[in-house]
Amino acid sequence: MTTKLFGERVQRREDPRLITGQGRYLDDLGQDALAAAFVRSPHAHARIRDIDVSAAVDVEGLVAVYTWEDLPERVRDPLPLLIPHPALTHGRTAYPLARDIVRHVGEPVVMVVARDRYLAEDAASLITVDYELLKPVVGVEEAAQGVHLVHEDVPGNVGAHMIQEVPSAAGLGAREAIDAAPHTLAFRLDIERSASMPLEGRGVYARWDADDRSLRVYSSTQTSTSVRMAVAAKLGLPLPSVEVIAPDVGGGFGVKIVHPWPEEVLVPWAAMLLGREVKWTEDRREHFVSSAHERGQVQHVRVGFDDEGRVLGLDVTILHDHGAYTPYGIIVPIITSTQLLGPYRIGAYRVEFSSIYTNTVQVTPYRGAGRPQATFCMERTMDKIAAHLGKDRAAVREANFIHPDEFPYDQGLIFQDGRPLIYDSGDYPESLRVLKGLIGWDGFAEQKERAAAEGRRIGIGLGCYVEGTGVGPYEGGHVQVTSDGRVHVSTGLTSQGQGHETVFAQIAATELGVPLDRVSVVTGDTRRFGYAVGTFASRAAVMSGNAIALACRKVREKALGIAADALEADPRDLTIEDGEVRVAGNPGASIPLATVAVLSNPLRYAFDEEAKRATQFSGAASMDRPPVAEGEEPGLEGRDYYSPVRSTFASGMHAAIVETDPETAEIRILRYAVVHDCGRLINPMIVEGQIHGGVAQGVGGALYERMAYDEHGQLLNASFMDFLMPYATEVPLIETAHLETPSPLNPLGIKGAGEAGVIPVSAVIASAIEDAEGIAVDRMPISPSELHDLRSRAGS
Ligand code: MCN
Repeated sequence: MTTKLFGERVQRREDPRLITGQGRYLDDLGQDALAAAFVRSPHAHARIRDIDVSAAVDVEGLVAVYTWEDLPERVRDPLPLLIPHPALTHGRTAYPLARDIVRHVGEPVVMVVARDRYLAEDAASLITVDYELLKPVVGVEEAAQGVHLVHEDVPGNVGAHMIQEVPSAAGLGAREAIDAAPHTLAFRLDIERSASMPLEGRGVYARWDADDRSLRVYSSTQTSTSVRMAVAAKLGLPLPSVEVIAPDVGGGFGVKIVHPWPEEVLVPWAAMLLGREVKWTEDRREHFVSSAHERGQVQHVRVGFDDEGRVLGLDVTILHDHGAYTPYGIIVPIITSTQLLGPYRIGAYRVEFSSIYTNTVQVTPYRGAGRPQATFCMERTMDKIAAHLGKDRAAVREANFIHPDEFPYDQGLIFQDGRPLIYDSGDYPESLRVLKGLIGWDGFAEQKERAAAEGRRIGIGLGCYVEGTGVGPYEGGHVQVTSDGRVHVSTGLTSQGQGHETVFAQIAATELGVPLDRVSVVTGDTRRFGYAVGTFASRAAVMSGNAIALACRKVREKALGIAADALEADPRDLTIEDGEVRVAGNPGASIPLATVAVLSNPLRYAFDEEAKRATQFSGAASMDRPPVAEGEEPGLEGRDYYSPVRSTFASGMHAAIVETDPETAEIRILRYAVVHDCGRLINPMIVEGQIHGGVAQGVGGALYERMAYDEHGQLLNASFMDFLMPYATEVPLIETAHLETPSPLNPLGIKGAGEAGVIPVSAVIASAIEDAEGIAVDRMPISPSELHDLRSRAGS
């Protein structure tokens, strides 16, 4: 049996539970709890004149109805602005229940609590709200004109405005560099709004223990420790009196990082007030209109380049549609503007963005978080340069690549965590070489000709990106070996399907030399680990992975010390394999880790049969150990934290071959290839799963998914009947190759992988359609009817 499990294709140990219906999701809990439902605004912009709840109070089974007026201090305050930024001069967050003005369809106005959800919904439907309609502002360009305002006190609807500029080595500003360049191009690129669509929506369930004055909250969240802090602060409870548990979470994809959501404050508050268990689970329409969206951006680009296609100057102006509120700050446009340069060495760069309020659902990060827009921008630029010069698209990218000997590479920008944006490692030329081989880039022209002879249109496209992953400030791990030889690992961040139970067990098993089935992993439970940041920004592997490894190393050192005493050996001669501490070169001398655990806390002898048995072995020379040696703590356990100096940069390149139907303009993806580099792989199979899932979401973003708002701010496709997502039939087989350039920044040499798959897909599909059709594709998503319109305009 091997215990070197780091890097192995270990099957996900959580899957049997999850795919056989044994998962425990939020709505599986609290079957007898009271149910909450919400009256939400049907209007995009309106002033509340009056709320009449009288008809609802007669509903049998109704327990309570709350409007903003009913909420106590702190609970009624606007929700926190989680990531302030100096450029966000006009940050705005919503009240948990609307106070006087609603700013998007779906904003919560009244909370109803009843015996069950049916009754709660019935009662909610009887509540009438008298609204004075205000002019809704929909569409980022219209909003940017500032004629009508989303927030009366935000002139021009501009929440934030920011410019970053990096001059050329010769000191030229980007605009000067462009003007001086041999070739220039200018164009506009649009990406429409989309959103995280986890199968399980949001949800919260709270129990108040009046005797203990303590609150237990279950939330389908990506950040249980932060929800805990937020709930404790809002309800005026000491932190130790609140525990928050994320049970199995059926996907998050970004939307569940917000903390607290209004419901996460209101449901615990109602539970405390009523002294009853209260639960709310989001329905799909609520998810569409009351959670968060992302992606929507208009980007204007000017670029100057030389005869080889090397970019001498790049000037990008971004209009970011931020919806009605900014609970998560301006992280999305900051990421777009700082990670736009991708794997390239760019002469001079200027980026300017304006974050604009509209009367639509607020924006918070969705998997990829601003990078799909950034990559669309940079990669369309590369394709346009190639087309202008009549050069191979891959060759133009090669001409601009940062080379392996240039790392660490400083792009001169300030990253979203306020630190300089410095790439730590990578091998972009090699990635491209592998990708070209995988997709058959060089032989494609002939393939295309043969297809054309058969009346078929096919095209090939590619896209490259980098992704800052493993952002700080910290994450921790706790590891305990018990007297049965089992290893219990816990970390505070949560899991939504990423396979953490498997990978963290792989790390612990490798570090401690125990079989995998002896390791159990708990995430997202503040009872087990209270200090954490959360799962987002592809950070769990880097952050908790390294923290767990460091905690394991502490435990290992302690175990070796105890075993060395027992075996009368030098700790340096000891190894741990298959759960046994062995003396190198002396096969007879060993001691089970279980026994070491007992020796670390000998008081257990009295109570624990397992511990007694464990010590009745012959390997130890001496069992006489003081219960706790001087300077030691009892128990074979350790805790450690990992805090990075800065983010580590994963990278990747994708290519696709598409076919477009000359008659129907249907777009089919024939092949899809990925080369991905996330440093040392903990589990290649899980990383592939992450990439495949990401590509599937990217295909949605490229071809299907968009939030269709009308001019009144009504979302016309707020259901799975109308919001198109790719089925398995639309997601191609994904051919994947890994490159491993270890990160020098963390002990395990790893980089993140969770968002990578989605980032370049729109750029890649656009590139391939453009190649098939010979017409520019400058907006995403693109439907067959839009392709048809493009053809008509181009006369092809
Ligand atoms: N991994 C690995 N080796 C590496 C890097 C990662 O084996 N060198 C593994 C990790 O151990 C982990 C997985 O790959 O099991 C993803 O790791 P990481 O990149 O650290 O990402 P996180 O675990 O922090 O997950 C967050 C990321 C994000 S930001 C979104 S959004 C997203 C995603 O993960 N949401 C998901 N993948 C998702 N997958 C599912 N099923 N559901 C979601 O909601």
